[in-house]
Formats: sequence, C-alpha cells, structure tokens
Amino acid sequence: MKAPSIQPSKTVKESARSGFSPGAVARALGVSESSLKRWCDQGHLEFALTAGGHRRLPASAVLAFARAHGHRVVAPAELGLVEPAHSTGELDLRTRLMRLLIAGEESAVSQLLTGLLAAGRSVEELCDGLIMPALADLGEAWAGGDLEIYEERRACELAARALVDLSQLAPRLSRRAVKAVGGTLLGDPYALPTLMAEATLRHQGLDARSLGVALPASTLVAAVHNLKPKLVWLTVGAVVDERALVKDVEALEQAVRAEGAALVLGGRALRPALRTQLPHVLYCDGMRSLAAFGRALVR
Ligand code: B12
Repeated sequence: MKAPSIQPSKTVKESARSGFSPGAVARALGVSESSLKRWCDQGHLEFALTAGGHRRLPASAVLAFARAHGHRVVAPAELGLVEPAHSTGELDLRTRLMRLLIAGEESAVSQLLTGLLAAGRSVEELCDGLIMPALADLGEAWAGGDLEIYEERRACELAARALVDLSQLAPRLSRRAVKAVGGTLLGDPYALPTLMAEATLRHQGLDARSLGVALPASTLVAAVHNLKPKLVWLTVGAVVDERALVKDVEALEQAVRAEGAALVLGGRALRPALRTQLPHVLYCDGMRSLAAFGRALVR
C-alpha cells in the first residue's frame, strides 16, 4: 500500500515549476537587472532557459543565493512569497501561526512561513522557535477542551504541508549530496518532527528524505543497507514500550555503524532516564543542533 504523500501548497508548487524572470528577481532583491544577469552568466545563480531562450530562476535558487551573498529579499511578493506583516514580535508570530493553523488557513500558513524564510530566517529557527511553540499552544488549547478534534488534526495537516513547502525552497542538491533518511518507529504517530528534520537538513545541502511514521525497526535497518545514507535520524514523539525502543535503537545503531554512518536521535518522548538506557548515539534537542551537525557533514 502506498501512503499518500504530503503535497506542497499551490503557490510554492507553481513557482518551483515555472521559476521567475530576471526582472522579477532583480526587483525582489532590490538590484539592477544587469547585475542579476551577470551573476547568472558567472554561474552564481542557477537558472533554466525557456523554449524561447529566456532565463527563468527558481525561488529556491534565489533564496540560496541571497543567503550566501548577503542580499536581502526586499520584495518577496515578486517571488510569489508574502512579506510577513510588520510589528510582529515573536509572541505575535507564534499566536498568529497558531490561530491560522486552527482556522485552517492553508495558504496563509504557508505564506507566513515561506515569507519569514525569504526575510532571512533559517528553517531550523522557524521549526524550533515558531512552529514547535505554536503547536505546543495548540496542544494546550486541545487539552483545555477549546478545540474540536478536527481542528487539531487539520492544523497538523497544514503544518505538515507548510514544512513540505519549506523543503521545496531548499537549494538544489548537488549530484554528490550527502544522503540522510529518518522517521519514527512503530507506535509513534508524530509526523511533524520527521518532516522538520527533512526540511532542516535539505536546507544544509543534504539529500534528506523522511521515510514516514510508524516504521518497524527492521525496515529502517533495510533502508540503511539499501540506501546507504551517511546520516539517519529517529524522531521519538511517543514511546509505547521502552524496552522495545531500546532494542530497536540498538539494532538500528548496529546497522548504521556497519555502514559507517551516524545515527541522531531526538524528540519529546526521549526523557533523560530513557536516554541513559540507549546505546551510545548522538542526541539533539532541536533542529538547530541537527542543522549544525548536518552542516558539519557536508563540509
Ligand atoms: C498534533 C498532536 C497529536 C497528533 C499527531 C498527528 C501527526 N500526524 O503528527 C495525534 C492526533 C496523533 C496525537 C495523539 C495523541 N496526543 Co498529541 N499532540 C499533538 C500536538 C498538538 C503537536 C505535536 C507536534 O507535532 N509538535 C511539534 C513537534 C515538532 O514538536 P516536538 O515533537 O517537541 O519536536 C521538537 C523537539 O522535540 C525536537 N525533535 C523532535 N524529534 C527530533 C528528532 C531529532 C533527530 C532532532 C534532532 C530533534 C527532534 O525538534 C522539534 C522542533 O523543535 C502536541 C502538543 C505539543 N506540545 O507538542 C500534543 C501532545 C503531545 N499530545 C498529547 C496527548 C495527550 C495525546 C494523546 C494521548 C491523545 C489521546 N487521548 O489520544 C494521543 C497519544 C498518541 C500516541 N500514540 O502517543 C499531549 C501529551 C501530554 C504528555 N505529557 O505526554 C500533548 C503535549 C498535548 C497536551 N498539551 O496535552 N497528538
């Protein structure tokens, strides 16, 4: 059976497919079109040619270029991205994201997050500092009986799609990109952390793919041998049986060691007492540390 894949939002899908003209990109970055065309010709900026011979630049390449060369995206709307409204302190943003998630405002959620990315925030910062706290607030609202179950489930779907959007805006991978895979073990239904790991690592230049949730350890071991990733992540959002988890992690660690790769664990359910029972593996408390580890691997 093939699990349905999470689709990016329409805006991001279209921009990823068609790309933008040099004029639009120049306006987005607040530079002249001639400078922009020169950077294209010098190979600093990736582009494709249309059938009519016109350059088209994908938003992901523009964002990667801006980040690497210290440019700011001054007019994100030119790239189909929306500038986050002003006067948005962190608390404002967190509350705004939570409200949009609860209201099921799919494009507004995606626009808020991709707009912040265009404005210079990193994916890992958005994950640890905004999306995770907004979901924690949402969890409190759910626990307090203020939310319908469908509102919580829908919010989670939207957050997942927005994370796929952020992944799509990662720089294009080089053919020799370091591979990374990960997911959750059987009994763990939490999908967002593994999508966060995928988006975070892709933005560091890794060929990262989330394999999904509720995976038997044996299939993760098979993935390690077949796909030969250099990094394997496990997100632990729920633990049904601690002893089974320890055995699963041991099996996975052996496979990862045999292939000369690294295993990184993280997640809310990995309490300190449980961590001490696990074999010696790397533990990260958030996407910022995972990003740092990923960057070290691609250097
Ligand atoms: C969405 C959600 C669900 C959804 C998940 C759907 C899906 N497709 O993912 C569903 C419906 C399955 C669900 C079910 C339940 N849930 Co729930 N859920 C949530 C909610 C609102 C958000 C979870 C989430 O995705 N958060 C965002 C992620 C990204 O945050 P995170 O896991 O903390 O990850 C961060 C770090 O831990 C770290 N990290 C995580 N993994 C990794 C891995 C690596 C490698 C690295 C480097 C870092 C890292 O980085 C992340 C970013 O900073 C939380 C609220 C909350 N506080 O999170 C409640 C919450 C976790 N759920 C709760 C409860 C009670 C339940 C249920 C028991 C409800 C029920 N009666 O059925 C079940 C239990 C399910 C189970 N088998 O365990 C409680 C848990 C209370 C407790 N103390 O344990 C919470 C806290 C809500 C609340 N306030 O009461 N839930």
